[in-house]
Amino acid sequence: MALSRYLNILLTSQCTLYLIAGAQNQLEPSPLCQAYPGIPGPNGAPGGDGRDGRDGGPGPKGEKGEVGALGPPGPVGPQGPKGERGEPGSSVSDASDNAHLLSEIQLLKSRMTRLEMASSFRLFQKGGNKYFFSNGFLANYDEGAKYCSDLGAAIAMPRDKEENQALDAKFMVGSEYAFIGANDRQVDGVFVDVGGQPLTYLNWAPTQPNRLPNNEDCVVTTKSGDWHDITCDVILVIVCEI
Ligand SMILES: [Ca+2]
Ligand SMILES: [Ca+2]
Repeated sequence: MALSRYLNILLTSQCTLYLIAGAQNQLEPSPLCQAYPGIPGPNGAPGGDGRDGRDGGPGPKGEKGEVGALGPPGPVGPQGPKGERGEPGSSVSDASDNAHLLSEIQLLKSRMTRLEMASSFRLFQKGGNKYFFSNGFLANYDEGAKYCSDLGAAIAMPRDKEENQALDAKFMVGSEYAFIGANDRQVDGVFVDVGGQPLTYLNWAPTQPNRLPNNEDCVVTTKSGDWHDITCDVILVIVCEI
């Protein structure tokens, strides 16, 4: 490779000298100045980076990104057009009826619960619109009234003949009589119920109430259904009602 370059340089120099020496008379080239193509030189070193090319075309559409955070609320828009007339709403009367129905349902559910409780007692009998029940619990009047109240009931108090007949002899278990919910503790001789209301139905036995021995402030019913006034401290069977 070096020899080839040397010969090329030598030929070029001789040709140049010949042209200078014979410039006035002879333009024929020297035989030594015949040009021959040289051997291709080696590849040059890689060039530097070119200039930036032009922008390419748009790439393919990317995948859908994740949902971003909720942005701030936008401004309130203009008022929309007036809507169509709606269906007639519930009247105050309807709302009142609904409240009344709900109240009735609650009362019925409560009564059903108490009926289930009462019917589980050994003695259970319907009398008019109420039910009498007992399991033979024995107590004085005040203890008996509390016992029934704690059950969500009341001590038996027949208000008419039908109810009085339902409170019959089968309840007299453990004692000959059963307390009923009446007394004359406030005014001797004036019998009232546990709520203090005067009695509208009475079924006293003949000669009763005799108020003897002057402290007979409570009332019992007997196997025959007749009533007697009697001391409140005696221990008798307790019958409740709902
Ligand atoms: Ca009395
Ligand atoms: Ca008496």
